[in-house]
Amino acid sequence: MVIVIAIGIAVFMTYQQPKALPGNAYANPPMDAMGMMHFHPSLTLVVDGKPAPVPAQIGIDPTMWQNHSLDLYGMKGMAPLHTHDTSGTIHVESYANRYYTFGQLLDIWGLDLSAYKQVTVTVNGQPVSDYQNYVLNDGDKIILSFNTK
Ligand SMILES: [Cu+2]
Repeated sequence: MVIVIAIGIAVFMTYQQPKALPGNAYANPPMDAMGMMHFHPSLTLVVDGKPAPVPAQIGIDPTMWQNHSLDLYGMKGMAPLHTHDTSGTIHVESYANRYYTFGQLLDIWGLDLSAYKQVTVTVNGQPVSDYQNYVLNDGDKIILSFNTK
């Protein structure tokens, strides 16, 4: 009887393990063929009132990979938040289902917005004041504007 219960608990725990805790993981996130959580918000940059390209290779090129605290969740050679080109497509590509925030992207990038003025962020047209903690979602259209002077 004890053994049956022990096995039952073990099976239950194994079954539960891949499920994320409520509040810090996505419900049914897009997955890719490699079994990674993989989806794409987009970022538009507006600097001094003019559209500016989002750098390529954020989270890949060492000069645009300033924070390594999340590296264990990404593929080798890539942070779990990265860009490949200047289109503004953000790749969220992670072995673990866990929330990723806009602030984490900024940390990886090394973009310190405290250096700029009139920083505003909208997501899908809605202003977001606590943008550092904004949780990224597939298809989000994020606009980051700031002034350099
Ligand atoms: Cu991708």
